[in-house]
Amino acid sequence: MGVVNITPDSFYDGGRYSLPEKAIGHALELVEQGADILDIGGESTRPNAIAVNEKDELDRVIPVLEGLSPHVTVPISIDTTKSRVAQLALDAGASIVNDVSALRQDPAMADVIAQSGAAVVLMHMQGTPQTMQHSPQYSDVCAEVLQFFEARIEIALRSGIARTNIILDPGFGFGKLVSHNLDLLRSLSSFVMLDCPLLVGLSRKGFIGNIVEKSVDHREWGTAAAIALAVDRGATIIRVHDVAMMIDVVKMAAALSPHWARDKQEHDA
Ligand code: HH2
Repeated sequence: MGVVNITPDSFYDGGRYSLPEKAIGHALELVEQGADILDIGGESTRPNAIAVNEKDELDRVIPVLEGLSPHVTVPISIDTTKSRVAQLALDAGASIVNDVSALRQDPAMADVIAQSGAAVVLMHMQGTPQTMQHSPQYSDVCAEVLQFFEARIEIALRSGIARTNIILDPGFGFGKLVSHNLDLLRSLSSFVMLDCPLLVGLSRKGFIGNIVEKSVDHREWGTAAAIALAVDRGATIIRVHDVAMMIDVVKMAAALSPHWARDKQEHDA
């Protein structure tokens, strides 16, 4: 999953793709590089990000979706917590809603997704982007994320979203200390039993920077190591800024991962 942020303030690519033609060009490049999914976002969720109003978010993402969707066959995901942004994005060609609030922020979100038949990413976050890194606390982060997934899957199903349309994401960096992120990555395979595709967003995140002691522009090797281990432990959707760099990491790790065995048989056929 290649990331296209149409924001001035995203933690890595903020301001690079603010013009629709720049964002569309970047998205097409990511597809060329091998992205199987595009994730388009108009609001940063970095710690302490300033919330964006609906109109500004729509003005950022809709022209890009309208310009992009006729030219790509890969599914497009809209990274939003607002139901109206999701609805208009789905109308403009998106087919996945990446809701970092897991249907908790906007009470109309679940209905919009259920009615459209879109897929949904349910991501775990403790707090909100404005508060999440103040003092994250867990007694057992993996058990709590597992419980959260079970509860949110239940809500999604009750709202009429098909189980086959649910993707889960432990939310690396969202209300987590470095040790919480490491525990989640170490135990990622414990979420496989929920039988939904697992998405991970590790790309250049702060906890990687903390370990490799590098600024955001120099975290690609740390990201590669984290991605390889996530794939080995069952992640099947890998959200990245650098598709060209990470695609070989994913392919090699997937060829070795027990969770990707079906794909291996396909290679051999
Ligand atoms: N991370 C970011 C944004 N959206 N969505 C999911 N499902 N999982 C993630 O880990 C995730 C996400 C943060 O990365 P980025 O979009 O590059 O930064 P920003 O939020 O500052 O725009």
